[in-house]
Amino acid sequence: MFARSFVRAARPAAASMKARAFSTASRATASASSRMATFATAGAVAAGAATYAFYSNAQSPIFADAKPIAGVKGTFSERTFIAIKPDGVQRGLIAKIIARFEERGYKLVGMKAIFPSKELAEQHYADLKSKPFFNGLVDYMTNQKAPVIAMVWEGKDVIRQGRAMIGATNPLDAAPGTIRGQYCQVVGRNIIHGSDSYESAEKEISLWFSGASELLEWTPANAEWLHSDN
Ligand code: DAT
Ligand code: MG
Repeated sequence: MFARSFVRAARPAAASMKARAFSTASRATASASSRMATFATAGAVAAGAATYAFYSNAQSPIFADAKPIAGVKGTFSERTFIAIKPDGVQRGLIAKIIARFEERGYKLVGMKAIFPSKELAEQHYADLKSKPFFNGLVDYMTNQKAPVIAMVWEGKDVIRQGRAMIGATNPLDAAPGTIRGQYCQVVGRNIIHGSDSYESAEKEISLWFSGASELLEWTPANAEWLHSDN
């Protein structure tokens, strides 16, 4: 589906209103120390060196060009940030995880393999900073034993449905049919991340993706069959 290209990215991964709350210095550090292998369309790759114009309106959703970066909540354009963590990659589960979202009819609009910097991982998990497992969590995400597969999926209710498909944080509490319930046993190695709210999706997509250049507008040929109702 995606033209395959590798890009050394030395640019900020975040440029949104909320991301601007993070210091420019730490974003620059995060980018410089992140090694990214980007899978994107040729167009996105070509635009990779471009600057990214983000702005927000009075209601303050984060915009990537004309569209909110997390789409419009409750519509087919809603977006969530999904990441296959290094253990999911090491265990060869990338295709199986992607297949679940694809087969559900969700649309892949952004995807890259990335060794996240410490700063990026810390920003991503900022709400867990006080937890005793925080340093271990950041190390596991950043020790470069395997990349993270960062993705943005789009579709109706995809944020809530994504969480349901992933299952409970502790795999032992996750229903057997969920991703965590099928593939893992330990909370610290639960293979996948998914945004837990629209606000989280905005923050996380902004953090991991450079907006319009890496998030792609396209129409699946089966869209009518997926979206029509009676
Ligand atoms: P989730 O990933 O389901 O949104 P979270 O945001 O509470 O869960 O935690 C983020 C990640 O931190 C989680 O996927 C795995 C890790 N984690 C959470 N609780 C943990 C614990 N008690 N011990 C070790 N790692 C934990
Ligand atoms: Mg969480």
